[in-house]
Amino acid sequence: MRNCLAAAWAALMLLMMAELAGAQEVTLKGITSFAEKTFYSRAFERFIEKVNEDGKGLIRINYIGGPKAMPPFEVGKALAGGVVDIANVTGAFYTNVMPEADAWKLTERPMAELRKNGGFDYMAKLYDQKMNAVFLARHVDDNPFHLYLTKRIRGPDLTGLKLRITPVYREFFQALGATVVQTAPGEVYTALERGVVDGYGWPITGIFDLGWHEKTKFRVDPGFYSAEVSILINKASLAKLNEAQRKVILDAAAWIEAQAAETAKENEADIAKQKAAGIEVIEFKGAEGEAFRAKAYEVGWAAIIRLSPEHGPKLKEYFSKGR
Ligand code: 173
Repeated sequence: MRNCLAAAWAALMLLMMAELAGAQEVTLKGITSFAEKTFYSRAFERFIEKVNEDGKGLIRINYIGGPKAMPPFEVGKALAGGVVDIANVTGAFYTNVMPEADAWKLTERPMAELRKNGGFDYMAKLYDQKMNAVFLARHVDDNPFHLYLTKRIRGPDLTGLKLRITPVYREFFQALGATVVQTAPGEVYTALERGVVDGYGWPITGIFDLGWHEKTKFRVDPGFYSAEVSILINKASLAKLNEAQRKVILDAAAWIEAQAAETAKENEADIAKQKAAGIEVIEFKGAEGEAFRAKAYEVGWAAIIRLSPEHGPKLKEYFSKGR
């Protein structure tokens, strides 16, 4: 009888412990603003795998997916409002919530330096105040943007061309005379196919992911800026985690940001792949190329400062090499 009672007690205790452990596992909703399994989602997917592996029984990320689940330009708002907990997104996609986020593209210093020189902390405050979010990790850097075309140009004059943009390229392409139309990445292929646009802005990597190489005839060199894709977490979603759960997230974030340099190594592979696909390079050489890049930064910063007269000039001090 006594043994029986002891066994019953033990069973009850086990049940209660399991309940407690169960109650402790937190599930976060994760979303990416790029198509699943494509270049700019891949690091986020590795991050999720690591969190779910290291966080077994403590925390897990439920990966809702990409643009099929939510339009890319709405991801920032959804994160700020707590509709999703964790997001993989680039600043240009949520300028509607935080115009300063587009300034990440203008960084000319590595994240490791910005995390020390005050630039990261300055941005972190803006994420706190404007986005209701914590910036966890930038996993894309050293990844220049380019102009891709279906028509040849003879010099850095885009007059008469209609180009697909996001806020990243708006000021620059317009300054060179282009007409612009903003679309999500998911609409680029159709826009090219129907001749609605004569080209598009995109970084050096990833044009094969959605088949754009089939419609692309030229890439313009040099590239400009430094593409940024990062993992953000809603402030309240992070605050409700206990220490162990928070550690899983922060460790995985540091781990993925440290791999940004590895990711940038893929630039060369895509350059070779573009060449093999018959994409011709239109290169502005020497002073012309320099002027092209200088114009990109000049109008890029002017736009950030116009949109955010309070924070723009500070960000320029932290981020740029002082052109
Ligand atoms: O062109 C885009 O959609 C864009 O702004 C972007 C930004 C970072 C990485 C890839 C694309």
